[in-house]
Amino acid sequence: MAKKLRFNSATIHGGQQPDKAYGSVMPPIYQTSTYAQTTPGEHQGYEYSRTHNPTRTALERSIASIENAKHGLAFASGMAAMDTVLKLFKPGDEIISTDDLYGGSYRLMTQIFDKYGLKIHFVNMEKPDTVTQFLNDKTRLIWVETPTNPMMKVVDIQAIAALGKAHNALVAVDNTFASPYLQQPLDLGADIVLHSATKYLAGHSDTVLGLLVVNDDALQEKLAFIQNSGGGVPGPMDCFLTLRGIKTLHLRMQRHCENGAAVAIYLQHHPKIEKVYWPGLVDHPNHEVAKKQMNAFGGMLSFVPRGGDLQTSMSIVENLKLFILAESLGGVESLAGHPASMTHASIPKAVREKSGVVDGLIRLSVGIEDVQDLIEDLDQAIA
Ligand code: P1T
Repeated sequence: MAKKLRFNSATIHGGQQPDKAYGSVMPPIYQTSTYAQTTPGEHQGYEYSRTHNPTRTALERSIASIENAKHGLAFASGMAAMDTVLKLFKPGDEIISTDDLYGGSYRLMTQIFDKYGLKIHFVNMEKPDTVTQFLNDKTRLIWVETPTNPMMKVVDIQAIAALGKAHNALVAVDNTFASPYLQQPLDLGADIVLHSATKYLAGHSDTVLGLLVVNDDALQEKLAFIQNSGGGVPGPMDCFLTLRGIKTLHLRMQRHCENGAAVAIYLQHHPKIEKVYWPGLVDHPNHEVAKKQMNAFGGMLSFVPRGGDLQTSMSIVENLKLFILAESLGGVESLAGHPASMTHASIPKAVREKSGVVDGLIRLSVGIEDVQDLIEDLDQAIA
């Protein structure tokens, strides 16, 4: 058996080998839709690029390697990956989801799959026992986002996985905010891990792509069948870019975490800032769980200026010069967002405010620039 690589080597080599044709060290971008057959049904493992593509295979092997998974599957976006997971179920099935989550995930569940008869309960999972009252014989999936977008709540994956096992429900973890550098949910008992690879994995804000990983062979087959039937697959160029991004994931994440910590502490001590949400702060309500299941605390944080009014927050995000006001996260450059009007606008105001997404909330994706420049930028914008 091949030696198992440590994480910082697996990002570069995991599941990879030089290409067979010319020994190219990076996998070629196999820009082809189809593959020659010698006689019908006889080919070299590839028939049609909706089903498989060698560049995609290289990426799927890479993500499986760094998530300690048996199988990886790549999709056109994070939402296409989630869409595929939700198509495992049938009308009448029930899902329990974290109450705070990416607005697009909420929209897919409530405005698309609701129509097809899936019943979804949104639950604050900070205390895992809260989930118990929603479990019944129709529960098929527990959907966990941790840390959550944008409130940075941390959910105990091991505790939720145990509940899922006990009730025969699958447990899926959206690992986008943490990335596999910080946590590997399959090792904690989850069945499915999802990534918007658009974020930390690709890491350069130049690609939209989604990934799933699983260990179970039968589950992988079902997901691959839905993937091939529906066709929400990425092109080879985007697979190549994501694969290239993954090779520096550990270096980038190290800096994202250091800069995230410095910005969180700066904001926490700022007299004009009321509240900072970052799991590394000792007064974060789920700090102990974060310490248990994450290797560090990441570069995503949210905060509310004193008073918490919309005008103050708008003026801060408009006055930032280095932080770019934009949706998305996880790229090398720092971004600021206003969840209520941007990434979470598809969640009704009353619903989002219940989970903490007030009009004054600002979300930061802290990049890997010199942190002093980032702090000076925040300083002038807050002033
Ligand atoms: O954008 P896409 O690759 O389809 O991924 C969707 C998605 C899934 N899960 C989480 C936790 C996410 O944050 C996202 C996308 N989020 C943003 C675009 C954002 O700015 O929050």
